[in-house]
Amino acid sequence: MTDIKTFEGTFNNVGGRYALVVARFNSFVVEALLDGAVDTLVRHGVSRDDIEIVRVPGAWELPVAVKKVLEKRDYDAVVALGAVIRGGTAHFEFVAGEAAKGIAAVQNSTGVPVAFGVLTVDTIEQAIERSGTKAGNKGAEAALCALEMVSLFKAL
Ligand code: INI
Repeated sequence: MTDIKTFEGTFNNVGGRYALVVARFNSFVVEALLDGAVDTLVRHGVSRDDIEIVRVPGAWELPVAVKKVLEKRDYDAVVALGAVIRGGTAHFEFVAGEAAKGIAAVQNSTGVPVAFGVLTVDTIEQAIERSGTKAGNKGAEAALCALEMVSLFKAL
């Protein structure tokens, strides 16, 4: 296998410019995802000056905001952050489904990586577990994916 030319991202000196598009809904969880994402980018050498935060009301608004952000400003990757909690609403499926579909559509139409850091969980306890306690921090994981994709796209 070692003789086959392979393209992949690394986490060394990736650099790049990043937008973090952040839903306010369930902010007690989402702020922890945001902290995890910023911490991950900065600890991988991204300058704080190359990170910008864009806030929107809820996960429903993430796709259109990511689209607008990429039309108006220049970024190598976006991290979309939010938390959709089933216990909190009857229209969970609509909000979670449209956020996921919409973000995928923007990523595919623009060609700019948009990491999906949106929790879709049944309970507040599960959200807390995934935002910096026993199941890690989904915001940090999404930021790592963004770094890897920026690095990969530079390598291609
Ligand atoms: N937005 C979320 O980000 N998470 C949720 O859990 C949620 N719930 O439960 O309803 C939610 N709703 C708001 C939605 O994203 C829009 O902001 C709202 O419908 C106005 O367009």
